[in-house]
Amino acid sequence: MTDHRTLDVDSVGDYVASRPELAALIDVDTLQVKEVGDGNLNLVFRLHDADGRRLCLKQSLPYVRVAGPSWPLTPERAAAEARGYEAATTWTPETIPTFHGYDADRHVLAMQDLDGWRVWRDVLVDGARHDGIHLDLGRHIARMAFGTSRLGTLGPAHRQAVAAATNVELCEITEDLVLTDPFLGHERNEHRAELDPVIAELRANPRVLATVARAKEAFCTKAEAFVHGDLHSGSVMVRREEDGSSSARVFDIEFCTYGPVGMDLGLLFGNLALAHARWEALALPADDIAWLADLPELVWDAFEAELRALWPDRLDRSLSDEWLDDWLERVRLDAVAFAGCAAVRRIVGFAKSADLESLPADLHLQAATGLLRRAGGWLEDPDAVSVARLLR
Ligand code: SR1
Ligand code: MG
Repeated sequence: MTDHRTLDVDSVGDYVASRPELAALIDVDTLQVKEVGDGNLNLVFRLHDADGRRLCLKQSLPYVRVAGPSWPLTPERAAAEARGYEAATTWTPETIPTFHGYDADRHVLAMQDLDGWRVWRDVLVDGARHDGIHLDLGRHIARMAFGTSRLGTLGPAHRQAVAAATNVELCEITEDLVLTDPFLGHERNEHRAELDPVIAELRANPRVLATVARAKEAFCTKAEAFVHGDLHSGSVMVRREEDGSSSARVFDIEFCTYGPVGMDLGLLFGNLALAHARWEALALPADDIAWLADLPELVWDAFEAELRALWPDRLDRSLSDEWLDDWLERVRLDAVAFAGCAAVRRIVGFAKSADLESLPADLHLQAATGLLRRAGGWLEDPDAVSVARLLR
């Protein structure tokens, strides 16, 4: 039977003690607990003991955290994130936090606490760069794309995985908040009135709307691979290594679903565009802005290189080299479309991001207007947009 009691800092210790596989990872008697959930949906607890051992617990709530009980969600949705972590553990364990299992009764996921790492969105808001970060990101997306598509999983197993990965509630949120409301209008949207004219232009442009509709169609019908589904800079932890390189860990996989491979790339690019608009508005050093503008291409190149390295091991031998080239072109098109949707939704729709929201009003307006126009260009003619030129 499921148990809807939510955890708090005082009850986490008893909870861990009741789960022997977790109690083996950390000393319950010297436990320190902090609730750090700053996302839109869940509770997140960071735990450490006197010996410095650490653990992270995430519990889904029966409603959208940022909206409150008036927007109910079933806490059972957390099972989707468990499936996401299981798939990622199989295909790309080095680019995610170690997954320690899911408690379906209490809707609690347990994973490695990434001490010393920071949420990438926060780092980007601070104006800091992480050279080399594209390598882990491209690798992560490529390995998931290869492993969970027909390249790495053959027919019946792929069909069963698609069927098992249904994530009804969170996919509906993506359909609405990312792919519908910002472009059709909805009372949930929130934006400064000064942006009305540029938003109206987007909504009146049939080519923009057709691209958005194609992205939505792809999201709803193209079960290519098990995608993260919400791969923005707030779903990535980053760390600078001693040798000057950077590492990334992808987390918060709750919106995962079988979908178009270009979706994760595009969501990431659209969110990098938000950071880029912030850095430009703040007139950060030109070198740093140029690094950020190069990132979509660097991520794409790392993605493509990893995919081509895995390609000789594909299971479906009917997929030819020509097919790969053609498919990568379709992935690019999807990525450009999702990039546009991701950028527009964070300016126009429900659930904002700190990149632009924390700017002073005049800079917000300047950055938001510029990015809405830029994203509008991507959506108007995605065929003409190379990933390399997204932010240049
Ligand atoms: C109601 S939740 C809104 C957003 O939070 C998540 O981060 C996803 O981006 C979702 O669209
Ligand atoms: Mg999230």
